[in-house]
Amino acid sequence: MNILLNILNWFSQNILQNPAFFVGLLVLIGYALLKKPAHDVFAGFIKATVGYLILNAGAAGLVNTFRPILAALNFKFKIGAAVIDPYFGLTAANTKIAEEFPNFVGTATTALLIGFGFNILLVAFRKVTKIRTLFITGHIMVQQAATVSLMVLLLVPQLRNSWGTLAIGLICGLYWAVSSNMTVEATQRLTGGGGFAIGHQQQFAIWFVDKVAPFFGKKEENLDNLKLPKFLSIFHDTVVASATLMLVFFGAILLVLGPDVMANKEVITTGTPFDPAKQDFYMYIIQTAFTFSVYLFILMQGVRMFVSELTNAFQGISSKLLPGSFPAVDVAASYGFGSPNAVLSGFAFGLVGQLITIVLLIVFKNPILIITGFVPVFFDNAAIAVYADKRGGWKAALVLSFISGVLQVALGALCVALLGLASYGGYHGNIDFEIPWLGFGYIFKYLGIIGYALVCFFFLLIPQLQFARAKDKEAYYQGQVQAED
Ligand code: ASC
Repeated sequence: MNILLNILNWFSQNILQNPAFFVGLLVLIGYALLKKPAHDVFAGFIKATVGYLILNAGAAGLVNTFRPILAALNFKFKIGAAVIDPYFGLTAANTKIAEEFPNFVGTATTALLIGFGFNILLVAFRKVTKIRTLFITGHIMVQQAATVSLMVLLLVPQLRNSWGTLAIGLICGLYWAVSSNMTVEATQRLTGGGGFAIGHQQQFAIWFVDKVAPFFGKKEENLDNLKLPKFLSIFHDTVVASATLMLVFFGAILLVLGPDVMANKEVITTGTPFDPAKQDFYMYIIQTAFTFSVYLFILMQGVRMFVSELTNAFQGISSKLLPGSFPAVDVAASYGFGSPNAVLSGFAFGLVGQLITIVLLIVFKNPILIITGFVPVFFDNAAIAVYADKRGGWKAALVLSFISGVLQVALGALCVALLGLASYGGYHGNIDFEIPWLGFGYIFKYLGIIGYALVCFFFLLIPQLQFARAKDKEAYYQGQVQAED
């Protein structure tokens, strides 16, 4: 008995609570189940584990670069700041969990596995659950499991026990299954029956946009004919886009903070303070802003490594276990089916919406400063524009991506406050993590475990309503678009 307990303890400490090895192990098991040759299993394990360790290195770099700025902002203006971006959000959520709930460090990774398994079950019983989609976008699941873990642990104290991990896994699985199932019709319409759904960070938004876009105009008046300024195309490159955004935002913030605060060793106790003897302040600003891109790049590189392995392992498992289901994949898969201009127009109008709202936060002296992150402002708003343009033309695309930008900042600030993330420098920021998740967060906060149960019930109800509205029930399972959709 003791030996067994020791083994379990060892496993929990060294694997479950150390996501790098846990993700490696998942890939190893997935590949073994798929009967891949031993050398491929080994290579997959290495790429997944090392990829995750690279992600950790990037995250640590972001924290180190950001902490001095947070400390200075707090010292000079008594405010906190958060970048609304899922990579900053992941780092912030994990850091906060490690500091405040040290017993739950491995929770997000275990929840990911439970959630994925639950999603498989929900699809397997699709005649009852009406769920047709399996969410297989690994890096997104890692980010979302972390944010949801923090939300549940922080806001539902009754779940800070051995049931907590299971509860978090189940609600993640429900969100993955139900939200991606909501995108089937819209995505089938966009892609002309492409056979996939979206498993990313804006499924509720896609469902909504697909419903309201026709009220804005005709789909024939789409963005194809719009002439965009040529310079916008440089933002297709992630490094250029993130470095530019960081330079604008952190440049402005560091200029306002000034060299004296940034060199004050009593304020800047972590990371490296500015050293006037060694560097010009303006060069320091540029270097600091670019350093964020460096660590983001490192982090994304690590993510890419473990995700391609994890996705292969998941996809293999699902195609064996669940033939005929829809894989729910990265939203970028939809971009090729929209107007060529839609992606950049969505980004541009979303950014304008975000900037205006940030200025308003400053004018009204909000205690939390929000900083635009690249991932939500680009990928969410691009997707919103692509789907909106397809159904309601350019007016729908521009208005809806602008509104999304406004909401990302305004509601993002509320999320940062609700989850106490201002001193951790980041929040998830993608539109689904404002609507509906901010609402769920408040329900958790005020109703505790009952709120948790209500949200789960709400999730289970959605596909039933979708199914009830479908006239042709067989066509529903095949993802065919029907008149009432
Ligand atoms: C995200 C995220 C990314 C991008 C990518 C888009 O939300 O975390 O790395 O979007 O998935 O293709």
